[in-house]
Formats: sequence, structure tokens, C-alpha cells
Amino acid sequence: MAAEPQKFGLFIGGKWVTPKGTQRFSTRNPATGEELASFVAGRPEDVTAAVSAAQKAFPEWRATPAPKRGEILLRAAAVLRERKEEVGRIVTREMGKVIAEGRGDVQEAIDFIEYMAGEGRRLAGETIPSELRSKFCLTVRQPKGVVACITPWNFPTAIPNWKIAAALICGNTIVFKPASNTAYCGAEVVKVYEAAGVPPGVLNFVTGSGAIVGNALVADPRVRAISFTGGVETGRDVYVRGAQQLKMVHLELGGKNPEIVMDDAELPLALEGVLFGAFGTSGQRCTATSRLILHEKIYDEFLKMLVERVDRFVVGDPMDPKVDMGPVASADQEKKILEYIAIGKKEGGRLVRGGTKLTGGPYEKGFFVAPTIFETKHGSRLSKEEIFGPVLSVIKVKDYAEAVRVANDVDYGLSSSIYTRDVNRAFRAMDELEAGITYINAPTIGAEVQLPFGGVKNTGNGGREAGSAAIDEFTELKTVFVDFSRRLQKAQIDPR
Ligand code: TXE
Repeated sequence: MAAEPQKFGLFIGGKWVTPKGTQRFSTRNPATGEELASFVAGRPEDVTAAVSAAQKAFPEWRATPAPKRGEILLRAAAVLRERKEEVGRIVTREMGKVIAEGRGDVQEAIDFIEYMAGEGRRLAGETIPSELRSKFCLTVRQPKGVVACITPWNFPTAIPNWKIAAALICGNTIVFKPASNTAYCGAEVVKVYEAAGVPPGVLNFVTGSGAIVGNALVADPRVRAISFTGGVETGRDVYVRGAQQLKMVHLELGGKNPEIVMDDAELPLALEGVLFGAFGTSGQRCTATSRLILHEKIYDEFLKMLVERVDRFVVGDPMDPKVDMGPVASADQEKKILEYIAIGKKEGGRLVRGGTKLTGGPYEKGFFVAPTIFETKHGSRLSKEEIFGPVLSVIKVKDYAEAVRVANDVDYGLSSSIYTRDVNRAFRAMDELEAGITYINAPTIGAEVQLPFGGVKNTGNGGREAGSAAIDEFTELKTVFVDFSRRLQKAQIDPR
């Protein structure tokens, strides 16, 4: 018998609360339709209460020495490590990625929290020489205040932690709003910090729709910064509205990431790369490989190798370790992906494999789309727009120059990859591919928490998450001048 769905409240001021008269919504397993947990559909007044709690907690959290904040983060990492299997299973049940990836999602969260805990003993500013005598100049990092973390469903524990752990170590207080279809994972993240002893009000959690909770967070003038990961249109809207109040808005949006395979590439290696890059997480990663750019000399051979492997792909219950690919995350996702497949057919792409919703037997109650391969012409919608599903566009090119031109000719620039054994070409690609991330002889996915993450063009607005860049995202730099000359010294004016 299925377990009774859990009921979660909002987490405000250190307490789980269910405000009177609120409606509820549930999350469901995209593989089976099973109801998993139910949540409060937050209202604007709930957001106001959460921001008030965060604002109240801010002075004390700001005054807590950063290494002490780091100790709390280390405890959070330990709690999550202890619960890794359990939470990894919740990720898989709620979001649909295969269990190895569910565990990986949680591991990434653990890694990042630990990494940020260490930052508590750095949070480094700089000392910079003055042009004047007896004057000392330095920068210090200060928290921004109350920040909003608005997160998507595709990495439902990793992405919230990328934001929360970084914001916390820098001394900010937070209102966290998860994507509605992975609110259970979001609640588990909050429980981890609660268990680790984060003081009341420092981390608050409000579930509910983007249109209501998200909008209210963006509109509240007390929220000084917004860290957002999600779709381009939503991100643009958040940016524009945040700009009205001159808020810092950090955006991580989409991608249309290419894997280039040159004629001198190690083909079996490139094949493993594209399979993992295109169909891992059912293609629902912002760094997913959605374009395979093949040199004409190896085109037929590589496509044949790819098709042979995809024909052996096992799609099914993501909890089964033998399964290669699970469902897509929701009915909306399935609808959008199938619409793109229809567009691909209409614009004359050759459907090589897949292209259908999987039905019957184990697929009956879930949202399963077959791994799909299209031969496309560069310039078609399928080859240029983000699909966010297991749909790969294959594009033929005649040489390296055309490969790079095609790779760069899209609105996005998150990740990119090239397989080649020519070291000169590899270095050229590192320089010439327009993307925030370039992999050489590795797939477009594979972020590590100690390195910056983000992209160019419509992928964002210039910021980076993770790595030391995360500290830039969540701190203000204060410049300090200490004059110990005991007289008024005038920069630029005093005799030189
Ligand atoms: O994203 P949304 P969705 C892309 C992908 C996907 C598409 C739509 O192409 O198919 O976006 O996915 C909150 N003010 N990516 O609908 O709507 C929302 O509740 C403030 C790429 O899930 O952008 C959720 O918490 N917040 C991406 C978050 O924004 C609002 C990962 C993201 O939701 C809001 C996910 C509003 N007005 C989707 N409206 C990636 N880069 O990895 C919604 N939200």
C-alpha cells in the first residue's frame, strides 16, 4: 500500500505553519502518478510574513562570525549525508530522474554545502595600495540582507543548495521558493537546515505558484537580491520587475548546448558523451546536449553507432538501477516536448529514432517520451530553441570553422563540448565557443561545485553561481580607507 502523502506547511520564523484558510496542492510521481505530498498554496501575505521573519533575523545572523555560520553548514552537510539515500529516493520519486542521478543530485548539494562551509574561514576581501602615504585601503564583504531564492524542478536539491548555502555563509537571510512540482524536495532541504540548527527566521520557505508567491517576493522592497533559475521568459519578467526597484537579480536560464565531434575524435568516447549529455535527466538539464554537430567524414558512422546504442536504451521506472532514462518531469513538460517533436517533423527534419510518447504497461500512468533523434538543418527551430527533453538534433558540418559557426549561432551560451585529438584545435575551441562552459573530450554536463557555473547571451545576465563566484553573488563589497597620517590628504589633488 502506498504511504499516506505527507502534509507540509510553510516554514516561517523557525516554525512549520499552516496559515488559516489556505488552499493546498500536491506533488506526484511523474512515473506512476502516485501522490507524494501536499503543500500550502502560499498567498502574498504569507510572503510578507516570511520576509518579515527574514528581516528580523538578519542583524543577528549578520553579526554571527562567518566561521560559526560555516559550522552550521557543516552540520547541514552531515545531516544530508546521513539522509542521502532517503532524499535521493525522494528526488527520483518526485522529479523522475534515474536513481543514480537522484543520489547525484543530493551529493552535489552535500559537496556544495561543505565547500561553502569552508568559505566561512575565507570570505576574502583585498588590500590595495593607496596613492597617498600613511593610508591603508581594503575591501570587506558584507551580506546583502534578505534574499529570495527561486528554484526550478530539474535539480530539486542541488540548485536550492547552490543558492541557500552560499547566501547563508555570506550572512544573508533567505526566503526560499521551490518549483511547485518538486516542493517535497524543497521541504526536505529546509528540514536539513532546521536539523543543523539554523536560527529561526534565517531560512524561510514559502510554497505556491510563481505568479503569486514568486511575484510577491520580487515585489517586496525588503528583498534586496533575487537568485533565480528557470525558464527564459520567467527570468526576463523577474529581471524587469526587479529592475524597477534596482534589485540585484541573478539569472540562470536556458541552453542549447552543442557537442561537436570532429573527424579525428575518439568516437566511442564521444558516443558515451552524447548519450549521457542528451538523455541524462531525460534531457531536462540546462546543460543538456541538445545539438550534436558532426563532421561530415564521420557523420554516417557516428550516427549508426548512436542509433545502435539508443535502440538498446531502457526507458522505465527510474527507481530501477537497470533503467537508463526515466519519465519527463510533468504533464506540461511532456506536452511541450511532444509539441517540439511535431514541429521537428513539420519543418522537415528526419526523425531517426523515437518521437513518440510511450504508452501501455509500465508507461501507462507516467509521462514517458522515447529518446528522440532528429537529423536537422541548422537554422530550424528544433536546432535552435531549447526543448528541455530527450530530443537530440544532429547537424552535419564540413569542417571545424563551420562547426564553431553553427555552435555559436543560437540565442543561448551555457555549455559546449568538442571531441578532438588535435590539441591546437581543442585550444582554439576553448577560446572560440561562445559559452560560459566548454568541455574538451567530455560531455556538456558535468559541473563541479568548486567551479563557476553560468553562461552568456540569453542564458543569463552575466553572473555566475557556484565556485568562488557564489560569494560575489551574495555579498556587497565595501571599500574602506584608513588614513593614519593625522592630516587631510586629498587623492588626485595633493602634489604628486
Ligand atoms: O519554469 P519557470 P518551468 C526551462 C525549460 C522548461 C521551461 C519552463 O525550458 O521547459 O523553462 O519550466 C518560479 N515570478 N527551464 O515552467 O516557470 C516557478 O514557480 C517569480 C530551464 O518550470 O521559469 C519556479 O519556482 N517566480 C531551467 C521557477 O520560477 C516565478 C530549469 C522556475 O519556473 C514566476 C527549469 C514569477 N512570475 C526550466 N513564475 C534551467 N535553466 O535549468 C514562475 N516562477
